[in-house]
Amino acid sequence: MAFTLPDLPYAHDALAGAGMSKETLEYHHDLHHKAYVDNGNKLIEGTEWAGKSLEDVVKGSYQKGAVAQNGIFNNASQHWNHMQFWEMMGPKGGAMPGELESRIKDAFGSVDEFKSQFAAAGAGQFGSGWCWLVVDTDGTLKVTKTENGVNPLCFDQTALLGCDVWEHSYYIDFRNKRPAYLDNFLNKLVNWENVAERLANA
Ligand code: MN3
Repeated sequence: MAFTLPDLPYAHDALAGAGMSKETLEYHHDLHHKAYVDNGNKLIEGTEWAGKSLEDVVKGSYQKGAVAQNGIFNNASQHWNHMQFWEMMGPKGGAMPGELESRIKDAFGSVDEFKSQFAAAGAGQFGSGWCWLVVDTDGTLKVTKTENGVNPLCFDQTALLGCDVWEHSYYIDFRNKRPAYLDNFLNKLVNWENVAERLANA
């Protein structure tokens, strides 16, 4: 089925008080995400992927170990990544639900240690990519980083939290300061209830 650009789950200016401006969301959602949807649809039309679900396209078109991925994978995975990313943020901020907090403490020792590993993964991703909190195939929580559009679906992991570290995600609000963007993301933008829901469904 053709990909469609979902509306943001909040107004474009809803995250402005939490460090992500209306202008960033206008560029990032309305232009960048839309381009992945439009380009993905163009590339997929008439191919074996045309009738497949987005998840099947991402997993099926991923080329394990390849230095560069193909256009169908790049656009489909970035479409999936951004849909998760919008949901993983919210205007409310708020506390981490108890079950999520205790799983994070079990895996990393403390919430602060998790945040520091997550921020280090995002800051250490050379060039464009994402950093993630995932449930790995053995059931453990792990922090990972991926290049370009590669995501946890490629490794049969469940994505609990992901942060876009492509420059288009932070350059308007944070210029070249990726670590400041990551710190703000973790402490002001994450919708922990959404992360907890993903964990409950994992
Ligand atoms: Mn992006």
